[in-house]
This record gives sequence, C-alpha cells and structure tokens, in this order.
Amino acid sequence: MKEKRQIRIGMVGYKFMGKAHSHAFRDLPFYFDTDVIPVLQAIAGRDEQGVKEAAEKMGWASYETDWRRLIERDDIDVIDIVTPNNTHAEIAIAAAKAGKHIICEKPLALTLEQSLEMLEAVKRAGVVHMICHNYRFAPAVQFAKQLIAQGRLGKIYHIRATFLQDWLMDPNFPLIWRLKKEVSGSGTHGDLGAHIIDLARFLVGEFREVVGMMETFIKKRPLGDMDIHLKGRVEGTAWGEVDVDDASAFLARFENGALGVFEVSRFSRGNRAGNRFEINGERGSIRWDMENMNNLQVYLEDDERGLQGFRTINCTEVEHPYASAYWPAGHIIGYEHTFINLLVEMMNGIAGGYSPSPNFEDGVRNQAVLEAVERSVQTGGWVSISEVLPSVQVQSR
Ligand code: SOE
Repeated sequence: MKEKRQIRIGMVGYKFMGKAHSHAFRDLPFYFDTDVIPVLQAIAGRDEQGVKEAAEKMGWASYETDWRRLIERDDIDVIDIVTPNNTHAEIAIAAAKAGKHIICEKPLALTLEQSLEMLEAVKRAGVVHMICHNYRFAPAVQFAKQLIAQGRLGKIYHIRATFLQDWLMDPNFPLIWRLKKEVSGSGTHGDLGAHIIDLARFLVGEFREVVGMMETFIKKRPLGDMDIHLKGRVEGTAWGEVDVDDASAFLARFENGALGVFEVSRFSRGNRAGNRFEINGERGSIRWDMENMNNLQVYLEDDERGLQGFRTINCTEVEHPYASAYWPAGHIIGYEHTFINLLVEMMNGIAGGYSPSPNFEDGVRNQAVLEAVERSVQTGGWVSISEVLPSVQVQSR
C-alpha cells in the first residue's frame, strides 16, 4: 500500500479550540480517506507545565514555549492558530512568510485592516489558508446549502439567525480576555456574530448593507480567569472595565435582495449555544438549530396540499454531505465532527494546492460585515459593505 504524505501540524494555543482541533486532527484519518494525512507534530504555549501536559494528553509529539520556534521548525507544514484574537495577525503573517500553510480561528483579526494584511501575506506567500468557521460543516448545514443551490427553495427572501448564550450573566464572572477590546476586537459581536455572518454568507450570499445596535449590560467585572467550560466566578477586590459588547443585533440587506435579521447575546438566559437560523424562499423554507445539529427542518411548497408542513430530516443518510464517513443512518454525530469535516477540506486543499472556503478571503469579508455593523452603531445609520471594504482589495466571487 502506498504511504500517504504526512502533513505535520504545529498548533499555537491549546485550550478550548486547541482541544477541538487536536481531536479533529487525530480522528480525521480514522474516518476519512484523504490523500494526505495530518500528524500532530508540535504545540506551543507560554506556560511550560501547561503546554507539556496538554501535549501529553492530546497526543502531540513535542511542544515549544514560544510560537516563533514552531514557525522556525522545518518539520512543520501547517500552523494552526487557536490563540486569542489579538495574536492571530502576527502569528499568521510570520507563518506565511515562513511558507507554512495556515488554519486560523475566527474572527480572523481585531480589525478589517489587520485581516487585509493577513490576506495579503498568505496570497504573497502562496500558502494554503482557511478560517475555522466550523458550523458550515455540520452535514445538515451542508445539505441546506445543496437544497438552496439546487433551487429547491427558489428565490431567497429572508434569513433570521441568532447565536444566543448565557454564560456571562453572573456579575461576578471575571474580566476574561474575551471582554477586553485590545485582545478580542469586539465582544459577542465578533465571537458569535462572526459565526452567523459566515452561515449567512455561505447560504444566502454577500451582504450589501447593515444597521445595528449593541449593548454592554455589565460594565465592570472582577479580575480573574474562567475554565475551559466558559465557567468562572470571582469574589475579587480588583475590578476592571468591560469595553466590548455583551449583545449585538443588526438588520441586513443582501446583494441578491434578501433581508436578514441577526442577533447575538451572552445574556439570553437558558440558551447555551442557541445558534439557529431560518431561511425563507419563494418555494420553501429551512430551519436549523445547533443544539439539534443533525436535523434540518424543511418545508417545500410543492408538497401535496394537506400534507404540507415542516418535515425533520435527520442528516445522517449516505446522501447527506460527510455523513457516509461516520455511522449508519440515525446514528448521530456531534459538535466535534464539524471540525473534522472542516479539516478534511484543509487536507484536500493542501493535496490539491488551493485554499478551500472558508479561507482568509471569507475571513476578510466577514470582518467587513462586523466592522460595518460597528460603524453603523457609531453613526446610527445604515452602512454599506462597499464603504468599509474597497472592492479592489478582495476579488469578488
Ligand atoms: C464562546 O462564546 C464560544 O466558545 C465561541 O468562542 C465559539 O466560537 C462558539 O462556537 C461557541 O462559543
């Protein structure tokens, strides 16, 4: 049997997303027969004890305490960036210069300008690049895309999407990095908004203009840290300012004439991962909910009168994207498999010499929508995407 080319991964960071990516790299060759296979070569983190333990637990062959060292190593082909947002640009640009392929967590950067620099760097270096919008890779979401592309819903009129969580509602939840603008860029807006913007771009098309609002409900928090499960409570005496949003909502018009309503919040009691959307077209509608991620609700107007209604399709049949790699029909998969499916595309891209979507270009377009909403919040009016993203800089599809 021919030995497969090994793609040696170097991952920077090792917490929540590090766990998701490590697991996906490990399991990928178990489920998928890709032309090249990932090898967990090395991880980097500043705390030697922490990074050493993470390497052992998650199956990495070696570790470094400085990410620069990872980039210098000639036994690394891909740099995987799972660190806080303010480090993405520096690591990605250095990795591109060193000729490494790159996979980066979302949002791509702190600002649109920074994301454009990252895109420029990967294009100049000619490396393969992707951004980790994993929810696209739920089989039910991929199937929704197929139905829309086949015209089963007809012309698309509406998308309404939410990503609602509630882990930040305790006033004693600490001032973690996600609540500091200089580290995260924005709050819930960039963290969760980036996901539903990506789903909307994937399923409906490009945004034309937006108008939004944002709120920070709790403006001061105790200094401290949370755990990997987004849990933390500090009875601290030292407090700091929250300078990002707790919730953000916006309306949008799409290039194809569709209308969008979007809402993200970390203050939606009872919602743990309320990543949901509904899309309405002239001949049908679809609904998806991350917490029941294997199911797609589909309504088709062409159904016989009297039998019309939303049907629930459990997207685990061999006809559904990625599903045949896993289990017999009805044997559901989970959150972690969305990362495996995404990394399969990364491996295919490396084998074929192209950057699969979502790549840094998608990251830039996503960042442009995020930034347009922020600008709209400041000006109080509609902002068009072309105002924030000059068309010369990113090729349109
Ligand atoms: C926290 O809000 C978080 O972990 C996000 O950072 C992820 O991107 C999202 O997928 C789940 O929630």
